[in-house]
Amino acid sequence: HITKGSVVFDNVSFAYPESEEDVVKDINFQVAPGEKLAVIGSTGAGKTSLFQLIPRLYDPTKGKVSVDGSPLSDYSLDELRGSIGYVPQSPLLFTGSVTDNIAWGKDQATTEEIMQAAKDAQIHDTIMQLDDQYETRVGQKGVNLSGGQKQRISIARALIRKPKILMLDDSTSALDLATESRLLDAIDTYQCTMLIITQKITTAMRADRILLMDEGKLLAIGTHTELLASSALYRKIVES
Ligand code: DUT
Ligand code: MG
Repeated sequence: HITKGSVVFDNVSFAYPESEEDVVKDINFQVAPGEKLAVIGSTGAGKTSLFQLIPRLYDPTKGKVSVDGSPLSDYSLDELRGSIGYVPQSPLLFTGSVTDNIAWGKDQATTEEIMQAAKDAQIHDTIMQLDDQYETRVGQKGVNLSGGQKQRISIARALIRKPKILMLDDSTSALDLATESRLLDAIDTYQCTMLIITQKITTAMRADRILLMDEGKLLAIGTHTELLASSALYRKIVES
């Protein structure tokens, strides 16, 4: 079972099934239990592709990803999807109530748990303003929600499972700084390992370390101060 939340990439490369070209190239890094790692890099750098290898949405074409010291293939997909809260870049809501969408996959969730997850994800107040509040229908046949609102419902869906590893793919891009800060403060109380893709240096700086990707490669990994000293590309991003 996944109890600690460490992640190791060991010489990992990946190409999409329909393509020849590696979009993740020979990547090595380790994330300690409870560590927060930000992943940055320009569009198309391979950040999402890298993320998808952890909950096994795809498998590497070369190398190995391990969690808690065991290769991912040692875990059932249920175990992986239960312990890893993966919030995709464009999250989907299905047709159903807000409650159904947050509690999805956790049948025994209580109202208190659903509301706590929504509060931590900074979406509770928005939900309370909808006509039927938590019973409002969303998804294809429901009310329209903004991209940022969908992202936060999707974050609540991840938080309610109390994941050992939380993965946010640019999930806070639509939030103002104050709301994002409250969200990240709330996530801190979950004491999980967090991997967060972000375009914002201020968000990246909240993490323990930052991984900089470029054209599928890991260019640099370290603290903000270390990357300022070691990476010209990082300095360029910070200055821009
Ligand atoms: N790619 C595919 N097939 C897919 C998804 C992506 O071939 O289904 C390619 C596009 C790109 C590379 O993989 O050349 C990396 O894409 P990815 O989505 O991983 O990049 P990103 O760093 O997440 O970019 P963005 O910041 O725009 O989300
Ligand atoms: Mg992406």
